[in-house]
Amino acid sequence: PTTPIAKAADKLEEAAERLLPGSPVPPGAPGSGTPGVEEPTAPQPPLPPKGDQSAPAPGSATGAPATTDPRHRAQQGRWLTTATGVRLHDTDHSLKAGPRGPTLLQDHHLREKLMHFDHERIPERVVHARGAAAHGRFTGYGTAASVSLASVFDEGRETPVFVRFSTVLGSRGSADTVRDTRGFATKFYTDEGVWDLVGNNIPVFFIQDGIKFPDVVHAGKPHPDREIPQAQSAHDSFWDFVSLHTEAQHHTIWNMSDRGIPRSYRMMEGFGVHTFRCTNAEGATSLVKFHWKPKLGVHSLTWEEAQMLNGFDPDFHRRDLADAIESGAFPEWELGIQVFEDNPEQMFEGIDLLDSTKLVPEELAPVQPIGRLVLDANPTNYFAETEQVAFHTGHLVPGIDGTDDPLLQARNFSYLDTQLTRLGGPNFNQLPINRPHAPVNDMLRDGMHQSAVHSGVAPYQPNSLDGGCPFHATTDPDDPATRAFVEAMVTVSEGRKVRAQPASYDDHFSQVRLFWRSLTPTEREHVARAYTFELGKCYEQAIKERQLLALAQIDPVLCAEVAQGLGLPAPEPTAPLADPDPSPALSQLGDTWPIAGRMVGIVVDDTSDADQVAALRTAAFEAGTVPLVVAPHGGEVAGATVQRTFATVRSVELDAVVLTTVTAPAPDAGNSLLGDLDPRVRLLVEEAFRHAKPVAGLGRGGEALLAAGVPADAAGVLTAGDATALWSDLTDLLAAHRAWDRFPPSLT
Ligand code: HDD
Repeated sequence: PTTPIAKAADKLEEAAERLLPGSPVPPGAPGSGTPGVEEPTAPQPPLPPKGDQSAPAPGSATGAPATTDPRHRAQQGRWLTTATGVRLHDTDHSLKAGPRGPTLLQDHHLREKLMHFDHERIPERVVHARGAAAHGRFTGYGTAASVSLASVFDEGRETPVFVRFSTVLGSRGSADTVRDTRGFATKFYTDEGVWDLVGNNIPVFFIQDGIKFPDVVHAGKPHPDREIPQAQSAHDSFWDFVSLHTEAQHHTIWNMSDRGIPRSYRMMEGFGVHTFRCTNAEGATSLVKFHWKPKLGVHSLTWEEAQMLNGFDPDFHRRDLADAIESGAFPEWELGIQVFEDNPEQMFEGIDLLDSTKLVPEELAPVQPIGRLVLDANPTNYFAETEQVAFHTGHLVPGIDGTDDPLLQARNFSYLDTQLTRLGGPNFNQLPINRPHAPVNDMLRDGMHQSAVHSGVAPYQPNSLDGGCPFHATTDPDDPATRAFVEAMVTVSEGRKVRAQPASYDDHFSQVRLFWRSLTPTEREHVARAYTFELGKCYEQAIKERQLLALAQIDPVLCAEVAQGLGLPAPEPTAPLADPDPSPALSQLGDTWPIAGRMVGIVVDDTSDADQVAALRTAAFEAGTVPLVVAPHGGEVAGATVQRTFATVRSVELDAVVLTTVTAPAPDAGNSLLGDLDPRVRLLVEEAFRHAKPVAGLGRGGEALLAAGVPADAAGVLTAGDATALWSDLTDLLAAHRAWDRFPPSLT
């Protein structure tokens, strides 16, 4: 073939052959369906049924487990068809009365195509609309056996999972790196049914009672008149709410801390937030809080980076997660539990375990590891999986149960209810991503989008027509569903129906102060700056003053710092301040962590030493990091393939920058780089330096660093003549995430 279209047709043919080996139609043969070649006339064998269309598996009304193989849901077959399987000859031209005539109503393909397109969007989630997800597996350690009989915790047992991370406030198309809470929702497809752990990266919540959830969300979402600002809390209604509802101050200080701007979904903790009740094989119960601990440590962006990324790469977190998984740097977390006695008060060391605005310091109740989560596969289709996945706090398995936390109780209603609007009916559990991998034998019937073909005539229990099936699991003592059944404890509050809360919910500040006191000075400085920024964006003086009053109740230094930034007087606290012991586990600085998946920018030009560049790249690859070669232009430079040019790179996508470059010295500049450094390289280095990232000069790159204005003796600045030596020091810096010593904090 010589024409471009014929060449393209050949390529398509080859691709089709790879996808469907053994096709009866040889590539290029008449009837092969190649566009622009021949009319498809050769007979075709029928397509195999899609996984979702095959007959229900025995014992499984919905057909689950139909398949978890994404190929079964992929586009299949070489022929384009209508939705009803009729082969199509042309999808590019509507049927018209003559080439320039009106379109005919009888063109079913046109109408079907447009009808389907017109309804492609579904309502986005009312919160957590922006998300990214991945498949993986959870492996139990067996260490939870004394607490829970759930099989998912069994030693060595692997359970498939789907995890969706999200921001809370923004719309589906909003940016990833906004200051916000992050959702961390995990669906465990256990052999005993689905367990959803629907948590956040912050261990406490804004409100104590779910009845206030619509209120806090209304306050955080864009203002109803102009619908701005998008995906931000830096506006009047948010601060109006949290300053009036001081129970929200604890969650808010976490948002204002570096936790509100994570470096990556892979570098966040996750928390189940509520206290859950677990039952072991002997029927004994305990109260439990769930924690996810990331293998890579907890790390954040700087606020300036986060803001820049919102413009330069609004998909930063989504891309980071998918790239890491695709490159084999599989994100990992350990699941841990804090365990408390199931006492009638549901209290621990004076902390009300049913109050979701309180945490239990790890120093008082250690987090005990019970299993490992690895995310090792990206979704095949965003809509089918990430968008249609439906989590629910009520999806629990035998051995894990809820408590009377009023926030959790409201969630148990809300997550079921919201799917009716979002997913269009009550059968959303039949969507492939939501299907349990355990057999389903429910008596739920019919309804919108019913895709199961239920057999039998008696979907009621007991019955004498369908052989009595299904039966209750109440008699067999070996059945976990029987063993996990705990007599419901009914607490009737003083014998009256009340709209009230216990006195233990009244303390809104001592744990906020605990958090503040547990941070390092660097982290505190970031918190103070975040409050100053956010309140500085508010218009109403009264709101700023009211929030300053709340800050006075947290800490006088914090309050004074923010007040100064706002140009307002710092108020005095209205009650004596609490004096909690700091909890070092709440700080995210001061340790070192694995550096897998870190992005290292290696800036080269034609005068770079190709051997040194090669040695640096090799060392970086071997350490599991991602070396990105940055050069003045694309193609090959200094013996390496260029991944970013000076025009496409920006510091915010890198964790460290190494200059190997010697931008050719201008003839009249002596041998100096000073007047000659490309302004884009200068910007790259300046930004990386300002964001406390490691910056390094290899060979004459050291001079280039100086030319960019980087003080050679500043913390986290390296120069070396040899790539291996440089890499060894650089890994130490990367392991600490940032060189915060570069900027001594002003707050203590
Ligand atoms: Fe919620 C979504 C986490 C309180 C009502 N929530 C949602 C998601 C996460 C959380 C991670 C996204 C799930 C996904 O990826 O599909 N929510 C939390 C946490 C809370 C919390 C950790 C407190 C401890 N939520 C909460 C309350 C209510 C809701 C108190 C209502 C009473 N949440 C919803 C919702 C959403 C939701 C409106 C939106 C989409 C969805 O459920 O499926 O029903």
